[in-house]
Amino acid sequence: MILNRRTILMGAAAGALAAPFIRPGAARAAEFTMKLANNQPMTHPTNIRAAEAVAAIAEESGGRVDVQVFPSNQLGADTDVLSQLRAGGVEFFLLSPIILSTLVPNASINGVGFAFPDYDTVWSAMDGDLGAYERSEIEKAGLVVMDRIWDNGFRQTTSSTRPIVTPEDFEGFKIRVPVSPLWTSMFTAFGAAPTSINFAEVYSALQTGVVDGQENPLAIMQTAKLWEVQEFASMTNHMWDGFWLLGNRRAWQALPEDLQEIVAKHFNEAGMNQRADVMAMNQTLRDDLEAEGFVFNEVDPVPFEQKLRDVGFYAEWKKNYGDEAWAILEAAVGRPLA
Ligand code: X2X
Repeated sequence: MILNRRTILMGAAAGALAAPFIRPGAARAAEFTMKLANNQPMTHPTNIRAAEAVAAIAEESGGRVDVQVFPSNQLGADTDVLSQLRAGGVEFFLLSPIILSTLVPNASINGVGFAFPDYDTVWSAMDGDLGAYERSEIEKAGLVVMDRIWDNGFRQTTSSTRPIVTPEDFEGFKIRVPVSPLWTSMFTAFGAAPTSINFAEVYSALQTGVVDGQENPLAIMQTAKLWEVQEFASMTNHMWDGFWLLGNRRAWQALPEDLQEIVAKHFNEAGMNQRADVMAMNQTLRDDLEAEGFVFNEVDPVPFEQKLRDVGFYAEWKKNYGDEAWAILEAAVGRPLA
């Protein structure tokens, strides 16, 4: 129960002011109370699986660990929460590696345009060497990260003005991108006009016409109700993105080892279940979103990738990431990119 002036006054009016404080038989206060923040709506599989994980953690720890989940940017926009995570005001945070690159530059490498052809390649890379590489970079920056990355998905492009069919359709297109140099660079390479906006402000930016479009996986479009403010959905599949479950190192080290194991186990299990949920949703989401009014079109990715290559996008990012990281990416996707 949340106590504020209003609930106290209500309680007093009902003659039950003391009631919330006397709870015979209630579990004793947890030894470790922690917060898990994310940017996704309550209904997204991320929050359904996160809720299951924290319940399992409370139970298996015998009530010693109480993690509260804060969905929908309740604790702030992503770039603010990243600062809070570093400072210890938030203990856990599910964040896109591509946004995390504002702190850990090479964490965004999974987001290189058109690198992944399908989910099989994604999971073998992210549960294999590419994921291990990103995690080691994250740990070097002083954060804790769970082994299993959660799914955001393959990103598609929506618009209120025109469908994106060829790379030329991106020219001059006012598109919202998350806060990250990789996103800005990629849409600039297409000749679009990208604006960095945290997810917390995306719906209103689309509604008020600050931008004409955005790009996100279908599961986000559905749970954030983007059909209300967008018209066309183009299956550009231009990058794959996930969410690392990050932790504040001091808060993590304060947990005894047996509790660390319980927390990590349930967070990683929840990540695996969330992946399965999002993939299952993808089977039906296109029909659902069409029913809501989105007009879909397919896209041939080949000319899009070619355009990026022609303007030097891959060469530039190979230089930014360095040869070692780039070789891990190319091995993971099984082909040269630059
Ligand atoms: O901000 C976005 O677009 C989102 C929800 O996909 C991410 O977290 C990267």
